[in-house]
Amino acid sequence: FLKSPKTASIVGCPFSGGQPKLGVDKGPIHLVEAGLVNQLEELGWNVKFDGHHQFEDIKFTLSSSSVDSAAPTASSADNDTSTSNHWDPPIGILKNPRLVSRVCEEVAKVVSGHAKKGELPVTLGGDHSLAMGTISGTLDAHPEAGVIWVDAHADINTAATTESGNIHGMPVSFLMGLDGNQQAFSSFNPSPSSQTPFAWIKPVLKPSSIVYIGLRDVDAGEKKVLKQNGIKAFSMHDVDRYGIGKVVEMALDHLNANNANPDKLRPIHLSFDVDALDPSVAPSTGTPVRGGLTFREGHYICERIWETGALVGLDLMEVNPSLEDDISVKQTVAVGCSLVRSALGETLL
Ligand code: 6HN
Ligand code: MN
Ligand code: MN
Ligand code: MN
Repeated sequence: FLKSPKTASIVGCPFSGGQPKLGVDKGPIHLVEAGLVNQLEELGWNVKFDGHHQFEDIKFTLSSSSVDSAAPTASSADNDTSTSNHWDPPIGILKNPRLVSRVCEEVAKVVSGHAKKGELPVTLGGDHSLAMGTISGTLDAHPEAGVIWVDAHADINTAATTESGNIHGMPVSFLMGLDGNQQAFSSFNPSPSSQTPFAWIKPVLKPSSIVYIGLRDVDAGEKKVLKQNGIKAFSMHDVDRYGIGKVVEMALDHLNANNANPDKLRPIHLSFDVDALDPSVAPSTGTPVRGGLTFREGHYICERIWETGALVGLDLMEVNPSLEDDISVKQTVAVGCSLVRSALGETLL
């Protein structure tokens, strides 16, 4: 899948607009400062990194163009306005919808550009809303790719089911073009001519093309969405029952059983939310949930996917260096680097 000599392109995305906690935008900066580029070079990779994306032009364009006057019809259900801008009022309860959408659109172009050159895009978040960009980019370059989504959460709320309005809990629903989004948007804004900010996203991710590992905090509305669409998900309960080895084989088998070209292994995009790990392993993240993957279970997933030779895109998301004490931050950043190295071949002999 990848050209030799192998090139990894680091896509640093200091972005926090998909959720309210400041600091997750510093994640990519800490991961790179911890030496990730060198570490990958030592593994034999040719690493491209030309600085973090700033998204400043997007903020500038949005703040200086007046927002569609028909857009805001309801205000946020809670009082959390910490990341809200006057130039990007909520749509329904969705926070920062225009900013998140435009940033992801840019990320999609960058990721697809690297992937089409035969490079491996490694996107460092930043919050998980960015996966609307990374997966759109991967699927643009490799339309037959499947996604392995490692997370405590399913991130598949629609505009109709979300209770938080935080878009990092929704990227999968947009990638799939789920009905709940279109319906909710038209009820927020009945004018038929008005487009949602997310209209650029091609609903290219089929429900059979994603598998989850590590779930343990799935909202009631999300459970329905998973069931209705027949989406394969391995929760922590399944990891306990079968062991991580079996779970990853079942995940790979599921993706390859739904392969259009059965003679070829399906390309894989791995989207890894660091909160899939237990908070004792990765404490510095915005939505920690007890009972997560151990250090080895997380690494095993990365190693096994590397071993398939089918990896074409990688995300490492939700490292927040502003949360918890210094030791926890160091530990979380180190684990983040270590997961990326494992996915790029470090641990296999
Ligand atoms: N993440 N299901 C919750 C929500 O707000 O929709 C939590 C989402 C967490 C998202 O960790 O990437
Ligand atoms: Mn996530
Ligand atoms: Mn999560
Ligand atoms: Mn929850």
